Amino acid sequence: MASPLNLEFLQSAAKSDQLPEGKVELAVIGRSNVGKSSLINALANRKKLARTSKTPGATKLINIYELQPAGSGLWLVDLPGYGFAKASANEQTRWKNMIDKYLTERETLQGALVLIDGAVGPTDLDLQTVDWLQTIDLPYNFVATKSDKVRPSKSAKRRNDLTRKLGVQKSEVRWVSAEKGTGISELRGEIREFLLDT
Ligand SMILES: Nc1nc2c(ncn2[C@@H]2O[C@H](COP(=O)(O)OP(=O)(O)OP(=O)(O)O)[C@@H](O)[C@H]2O)c(=O)[nH]1
Ligand SMILES: [Mg+2]
Repeated sequence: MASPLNLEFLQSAAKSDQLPEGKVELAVIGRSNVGKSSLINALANRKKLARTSKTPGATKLINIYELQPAGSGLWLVDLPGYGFAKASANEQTRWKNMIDKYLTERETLQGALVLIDGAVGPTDLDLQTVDWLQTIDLPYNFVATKSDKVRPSKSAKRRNDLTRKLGVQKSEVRWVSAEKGTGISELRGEIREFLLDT
């Protein structure tokens, strides 16, 4: 069992050029409500480190969580979700620009975890985002969230569908449940290794 990631909130920013200097950044990206902030809490084994909500649009800024000790520069970066339909068109554009700029221009950004709702499968918007990610120079891995919502009898089919739609091998998707803790320990190990060894 990998121990919880010892993360502390460092800072929020509305623009990537307002961020302090980091060393190795791993971004958590995905549709609004997919479970990005819940995953960060599960990785840290803390209930309220990152703000979560049933209502999409909980995360509005770039939020940095630093692997301790303070000043390590090793960050997990929680981003607002894309495709938050209830936000005004203006707000959506502003968020999209903020996220796109961060993902394309941030030099210390070394990788991303792309979250897909495991119970829903990749949506058109997820697939568009993945297409776009392939055009920028950023390595990423897939994490399927909310595995507890998939009935065991449907699990094999769901996994096949999800990997086929994403066009990847089954081994390339980590299945997790922030709620039940499934798969969290393995992911902690991989993230720790990534941040410390990059
Ligand atoms: N059943 C189940 N629900 C989950 C899981 N992870 C997150 N949720 C729920 O999904 C909802 C959204 O979770 P968040 O972590 O706030 O999602 P987010 O991706 O950060 O959303 P934005 O900040 O709006 O982009 C909340 O109601 C969570 O409780 C999970 O593993 N299982
Ligand atoms: Mg969030």
